[in-house]
Amino acid sequence: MNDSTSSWQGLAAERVPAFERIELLLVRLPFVAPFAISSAVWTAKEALLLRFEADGLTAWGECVADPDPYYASETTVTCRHCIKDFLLPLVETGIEIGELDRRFRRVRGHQMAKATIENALVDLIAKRTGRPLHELLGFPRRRIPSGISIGLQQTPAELLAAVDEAVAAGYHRVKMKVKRGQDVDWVRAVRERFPDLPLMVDANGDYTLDDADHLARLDGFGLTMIEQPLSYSDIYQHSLLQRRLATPLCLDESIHDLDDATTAIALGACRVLNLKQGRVGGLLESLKIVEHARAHGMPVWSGGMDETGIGRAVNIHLQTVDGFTLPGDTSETRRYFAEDIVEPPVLLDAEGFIDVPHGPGIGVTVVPERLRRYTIDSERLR
Ligand code: OSB
Ligand code: MG
Repeated sequence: MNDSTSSWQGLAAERVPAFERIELLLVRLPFVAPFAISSAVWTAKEALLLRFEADGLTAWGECVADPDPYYASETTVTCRHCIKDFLLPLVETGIEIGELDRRFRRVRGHQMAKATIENALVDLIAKRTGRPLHELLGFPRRRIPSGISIGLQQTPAELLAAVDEAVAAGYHRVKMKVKRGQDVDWVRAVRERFPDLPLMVDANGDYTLDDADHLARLDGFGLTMIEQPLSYSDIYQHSLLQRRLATPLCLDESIHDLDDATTAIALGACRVLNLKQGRVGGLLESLKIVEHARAHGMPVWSGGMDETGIGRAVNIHLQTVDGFTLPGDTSETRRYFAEDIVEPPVLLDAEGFIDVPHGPGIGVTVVPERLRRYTIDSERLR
């Protein structure tokens, strides 16, 4: 099963189960603090949730799209539209997940919408057979090293305080957001205080190739990588930038599927991949990307989209897959929310690792009373 040439074939051969009821919900969970990146500031997680019910089982898929198109072009509204009008009609009981994937390809792009349906189906398949999600992916449980993504702060002192807290909590690496005018000096401040900390930056596409000399100044700080320095729609210019920097580049926004990953690897546009399963169309596409990256010696880690406990659990299960060799952006629940809609919350152990949820499917349970409290819209589809 762990044979690198066939890691995704088991999942592709699973069959779409029958379901009786389908519902779309929109939840809004306030963040404990605003989360700022170079292109957006969010004060809450607003997420579209897809719920399937069958034989007394409930399965969930969380859409990683935001209400705005400031990180990706998809939004909660475009996802709702594609899920309802184009994707769900292609879901037929009894067909294989691999066949569903082929049908979904007729709908161009909209990977976040596709992942939402696939995630819910895979959760249901796993629950019907009493297996935890990582088993469906073909991998045994293991402890997942946790990293943290710290948003843009108002002052260097606030940034240092946030990094202090992260280091004390035991996170295995710290990512700090940067943008034009808030980069080299801020990195230097962190590096001076934490000389040995595995540290990286994420620019969310704020720079252009004209900034190459400026970005090269980051080479002096021993960063593990620079994530998405250039445009969300670029791969080629990253390959030119990578040749001018000693620090590995990592792509996030630019990678929507296996084809993008193949292009990035072939061009040498990065030396690391941030894989967000919800951004690339789901778990099957993720397994294909990890397998390809592994075959080319490229390390992969799981990014995050500030998910609720539903999407967070999926990201944790995915990190059991061979090829995820670096700590991801999956942090403790309390870093994001005072209260989540699921139990149990994600916690770090004393060594900064996360336990893969136990129990069938995603392995976490949605608390009905909390779900009601945080739901701002719901629609029954079937
Ligand atoms: O660029 O990786 C990103 C959150 C929302 C949108 C984009 C990004 C992020 C993060 C945080 O960096 C990841 C997380 O903690 O879930
Ligand atoms: Mg990123």
